[in-house]
Amino acid sequence: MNNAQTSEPQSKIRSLEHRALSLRRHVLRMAERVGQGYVGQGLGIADLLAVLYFDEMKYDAKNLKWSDRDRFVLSIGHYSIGLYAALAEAGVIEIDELDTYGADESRLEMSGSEITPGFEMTGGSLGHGLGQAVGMALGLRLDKRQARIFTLLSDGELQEGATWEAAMAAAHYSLDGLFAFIDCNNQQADGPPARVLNVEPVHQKWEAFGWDTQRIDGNNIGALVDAIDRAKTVNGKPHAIVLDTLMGKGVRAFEQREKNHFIRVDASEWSALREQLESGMTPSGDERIS
Ligand SMILES: Cc1ncc(C[n+]2csc(CCOP(=O)(O)OP(=O)(O)O)c2C)c(N)n1
Repeated sequence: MNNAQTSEPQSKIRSLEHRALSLRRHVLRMAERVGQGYVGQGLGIADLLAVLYFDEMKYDAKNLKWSDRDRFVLSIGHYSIGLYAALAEAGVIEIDELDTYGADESRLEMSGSEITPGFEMTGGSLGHGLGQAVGMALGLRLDKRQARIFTLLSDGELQEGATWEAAMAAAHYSLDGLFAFIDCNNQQADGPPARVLNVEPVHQKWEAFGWDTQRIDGNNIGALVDAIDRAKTVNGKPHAIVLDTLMGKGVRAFEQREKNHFIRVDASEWSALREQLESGMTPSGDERIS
């Protein structure tokens, strides 16, 4: 499906695409300052974060402890560069603070933690996010609150046993206010999951664990909005939205690299990378974003 086929108004899709581009600009800016980072993840997940933070989630950037806020639970601490970009764009942190990414004493560590405003958990040790998200969803239910939990896992995290224990619990307790996005970028630190420890078929696994499951192009804003809208119509089950994404999305040199888990770039190369981002196409390939 391309963005032209979504039932959503094109103006809304357009505006979210612009947000995603802004997030990608922030990601490059952060990594350029320090010369390295988890750039591929930040670029790959920008579309989801744009949709969540600028269309779907209820939150108050000035009152982060508001009890009825929807929670975004980032299980994969190393993807923080993407979340920092979204939090800056949303007004939770100052845009200038992004320049401290990865620096000593910074609140924006390469693997993010609760010291950063807007972070619900510390996620550097993989495999714990879904369990925490399930606990939060159960707590909200006990408190009779309508707030929802959106959590992001990676394909590498599907190799962690605790993920499946939490998945089983979420279905058992019919947590329909829980939305898990699984970023299938087909890479992990040591190569593609199929070579390290195969995680496929991902869709069927979540379905078998009792989740309402969809699998979509995670770099397509229209598909993301439609999938979330569809998930919201399903009661009594937690929702898994499996995202096929491209690491480094928007910057051709990264998109074409075989290994993007951690990227180091020479100071002289950044301007060409920025240029690639600025000359990029929309996911539907039909119009330039400017
Ligand atoms: C429990 C745990 N085991 C191992 C690691 C080391 N580690 C950090 S990132 C990573 C790869 C995880 O896979 P994925 O998130 O899919 O990788 P990416 O898409 O970011 O390349 C690993 C093994 C860790 N942080 N925590």
